[in-house]
Amino acid sequence: MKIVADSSCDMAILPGVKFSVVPLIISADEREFVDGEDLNVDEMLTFIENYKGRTGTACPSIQGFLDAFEDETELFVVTMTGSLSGTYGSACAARDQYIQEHPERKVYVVDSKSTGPGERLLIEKLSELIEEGISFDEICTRIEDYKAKNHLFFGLKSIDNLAKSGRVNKLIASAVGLLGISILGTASKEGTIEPVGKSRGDVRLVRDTFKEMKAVGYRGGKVRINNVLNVEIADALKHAIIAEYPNADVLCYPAYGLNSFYAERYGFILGCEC
Ligand code: X90
Repeated sequence: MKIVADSSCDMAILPGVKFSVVPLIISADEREFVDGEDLNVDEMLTFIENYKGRTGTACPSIQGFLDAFEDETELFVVTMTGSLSGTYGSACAARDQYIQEHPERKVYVVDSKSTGPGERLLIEKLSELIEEGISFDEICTRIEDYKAKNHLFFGLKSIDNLAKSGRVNKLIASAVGLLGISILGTASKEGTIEPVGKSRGDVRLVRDTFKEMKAVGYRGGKVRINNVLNVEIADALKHAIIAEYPNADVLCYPAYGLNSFYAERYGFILGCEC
């Protein structure tokens, strides 16, 4: 069994199981940034922030996924939300082609309805289920049950790139951009962006995020937090969680390029088990 994911999972290696990551691309007219652990996020953001022309992103190609499938017989593919990206569609097309060529093989594509830490929770859970020796079909059922209980939150200082790409409506976009105001949002069940509120200053943003987590049922489960060049806020979130749930498994790490492009400088994304 092998796990394949796209680079919005902010991961490159997964000990104990076979794992490959297929990159998304961040682009400006004359420059292309291939997402992954080797991408210098600070340099990319500085370039994008100063760039006057058009910028955007592109999902992996069907071939990108096929290459990652290698010659494995049982595959799990985790993608970012199919409601905001073509990544899920690409992965499904790759699955269909692969199965057509090798009818005895199995490929299950999980639409995370999420990104970053939400995908990471699914990937870690899949790897645990694989290591336990559970059957392919049983893992498919279990991962969907697990996905349904998780939640994703994010705190952003700017949503220019999301607004420019048409992924949040302009009304929401006009509400941010004020100094010191962050937008707190969550992923809807459909895997779209749902604003929760606005917070003034990082102390309040951390408090509000933790309050929202508890409101949806967080009681000390696993938490994964990425950050866009803002370790401080990720650590503050971790401390708030640990203060109330000392045994919680909480991990903070840097966002890769795709999430950094959309969450923008100083943003964070948090995935939690509920
Ligand atoms: O080009 C592509 O296919 C990629 C498009 C990605 C668009 C959205 C990425 C959002 C990343 C923003 C906060 C988290 C939102 C999660 C909602 C499910 C980061």
